[in-house]
Parts: sequence; structure tokens; C-alpha cells
Amino acid sequence: MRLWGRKSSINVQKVLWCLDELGLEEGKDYERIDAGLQFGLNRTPEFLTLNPNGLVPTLEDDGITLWESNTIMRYLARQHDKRQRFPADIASQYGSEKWLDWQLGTMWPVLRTPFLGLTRVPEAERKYDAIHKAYQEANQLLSLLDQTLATHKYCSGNQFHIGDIALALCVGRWILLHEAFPEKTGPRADLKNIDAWLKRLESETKYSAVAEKKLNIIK
Ligand SMILES: N[C@@H](CCC(=O)N[C@@H](CS)C(=O)NCC(=O)O)C(=O)O
Repeated sequence: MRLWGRKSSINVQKVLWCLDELGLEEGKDYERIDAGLQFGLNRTPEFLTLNPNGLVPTLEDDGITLWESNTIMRYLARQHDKRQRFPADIASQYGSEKWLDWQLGTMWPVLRTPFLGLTRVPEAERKYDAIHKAYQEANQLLSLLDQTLATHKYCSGNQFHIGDIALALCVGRWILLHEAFPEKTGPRADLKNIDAWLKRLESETKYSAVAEKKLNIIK
């Protein structure tokens, strides 16, 4: 198995965390090639035949080439979950699916404005009104997750699933953005169930191995 992608990417981190949960190790069970941002490689003709988007992560496994981080996690959970790390019952599985789509289709499109705006866009070009507005919208959206976590240990029930991986990495960036740029984001919502869920992820899963401790800011 070969994974293309730099470790600092949220979408690569999803796959790394998922591989870790499945007990698959870099160098033993899969090879990882740094690609994207400072490492380049993702626009080479070789890479574009694997992933015409020129984005990471991209996974090659047993003649199958996949891109889209959430799809890669779904594939890994179906194909490589020998120890039943992720529950396969229909309620847990589709509970997780729902949040995976929400993370990609609803949450990240909002959070990417402050994230890219404050970490990748040069300072002179930053649109601070849009950044502030989107961060406040992210507060509202995450209150929906917080409500679910009031009655569930994890996003799809009482067992950890790949939906939690996608969500937690978004939530981690939401926290770090406010820590690094409080005056630009405006207040961060106080969401106690999310706080408790993050602590649970730290103690019961491999979250800490991939979680960013500080924002990766490209000047
Ligand atoms: N929807 C895709 C998005 C992939 C994506 O945007 N990847 C970013 C990194 S998070 C990328 O490759 N950026 C170009 C680069 O790193 O050079 C997924 O979930 O995998």
C-alpha cells in the first residue's frame, strides 16, 4: 500500500489516523511519500495519472487507486479492519457516513475560509470580514455536533468510528485558529460536549499521534 501526502494536511491526517487505528504501520504495512505544498510532486504527470486533481491524500492499494480522504477511510475500514476496530452495524455505519458527508459538504467549506485565509493567504490579501463571519458560522455548525455529543459518546453512537476522525481534525483546527488569531476569528463557542469528546478521543484512540499542536502557518 502506498500513501501520497504530507503529514501536515488535514486530509492526509485523516488517513494516517485511520491506518493507525487499524494497526497498519508506516514502513511495514504501507509506504508514505511526502507530497503537496513544500514537497511538490502533486503536479507531476506521474501523480496526475493517479489523481487528476493534483491533491493529497492519494492511496494506491492492490491495483486500486483512490483519492478523497473520506472515501479512502471508508475503503480502509471495509478492506483492512481485521480487528473490527470500527463497528459495522448499520446504525453505527450510517451514523458515521452522515457525519463524514457533513464534515466535507457543510463544515469544512465554512471552516476553510478562516483556515486557508489565516494560514495560507499572504497577510496583505486576507479578507478579515469574511474570515470572521465564517468562523462565527463554524461556531453555529459545531453546536449541532455538540448537541449530538450530549447523548452519544461518539458521533454515531457509543463507539468510535471514522466519522469522528474527520470531525475531530476539523474541530482541532477550529480551536487552534482561535488560539492563534482570537481578534480575527472573534469568540469561540463554549461547547462542553465537544471538549469532553476530544478528551475521550485522546484517551481512547490514536488521536494524539496526528493532532496538530499548533497551526501550520505558511508565510
Ligand atoms: N476533498 C479532498 C480535498 C483534498 C485537498 O484539498 N488536499 C489538500 C491538502 S489538505 C492539497 O492537496 N493541497 C495541495 C497541496 O498540499 O499542495 C479530500 O478530502 O481528500
